[in-house]
Amino acid sequence: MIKNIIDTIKAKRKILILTHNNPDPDTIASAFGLKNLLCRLLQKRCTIAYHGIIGRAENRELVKQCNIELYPSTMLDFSRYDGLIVVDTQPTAGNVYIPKGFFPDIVIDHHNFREHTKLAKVYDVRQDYGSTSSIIVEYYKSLSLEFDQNTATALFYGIRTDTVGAGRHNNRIDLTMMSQVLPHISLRKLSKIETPELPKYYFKNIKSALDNSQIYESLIFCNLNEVRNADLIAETSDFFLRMRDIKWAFVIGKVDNMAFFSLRCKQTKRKVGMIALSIVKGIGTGGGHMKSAGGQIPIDRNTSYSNIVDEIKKRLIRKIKVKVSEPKNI
Ligand SMILES: [Mn+2]
Repeated sequence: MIKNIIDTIKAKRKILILTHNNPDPDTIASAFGLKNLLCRLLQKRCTIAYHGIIGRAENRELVKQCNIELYPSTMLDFSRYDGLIVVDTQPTAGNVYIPKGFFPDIVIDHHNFREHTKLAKVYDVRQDYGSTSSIIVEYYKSLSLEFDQNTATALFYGIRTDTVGAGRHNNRIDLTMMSQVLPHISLRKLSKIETPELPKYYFKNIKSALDNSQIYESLIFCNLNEVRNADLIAETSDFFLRMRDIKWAFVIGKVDNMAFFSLRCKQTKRKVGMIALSIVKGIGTGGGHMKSAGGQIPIDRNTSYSNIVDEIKKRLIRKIKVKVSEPKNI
């Protein structure tokens, strides 16, 4: 697959690599790893761009420690690039900003395959992989390219956060890819990325999350209302999933005119990505993996945020079959 990517990129002059919106470590590391690969192999000029906010303190630290240059995509003129690559998402997934009239030449992802993606010149979508970073590591291996320290550290962290963390699944391929980059990483940088200082609003958010959550049997449902950035929503659901006797964590919040939610499950039996897809049917977009998923629902003139929360709660409770009773507080 990397051969096809290289053939497609060879003729291009300036390349833009897009992460998904509110980028997580996997999408950041994939973009960074791919950029360095194309720079070294083909001496290409690559720019990495994202939409939204890099919210999590860990993710900001990743960018800082590994020296990753990335720009808000709204600042860029897409027509100045003749090659467009999307990593860790797909054009119709609803979580990537691509201006009208543009379509990626190359799509590399590990989420549910979307038919529309076939319009790309090259697509490499591997649903059996726990992270896109694992795919990028495999490219390096198949080209016998060495890893520099920053690339290795970023890819290692990208794979780890998408696979090993609470509520995620991991598989053999991802572990193999982690072991490939491990000898080249900086432990000092990695530990700085894993335990950065946390801003005050992080703790304020925990306080409001505790006050605004309801427990329905094995489900914890939390409405954060207005949040500072979408990452806080995923962070909060990871946090709640650790509660004893809880199997499901659902957190919803609002950033500007968009409701974002995050769903986590302790078991792999239920395909959480499919559940996320089905509860947003007709009102938004969603998707994910075995144990973790998310989605977004636009808030427009016809729907208020609280209506969205009510509707999605109703659908979720029906879908995962918890009893509708008086909820308990923490
Ligand atoms: Mn990913």
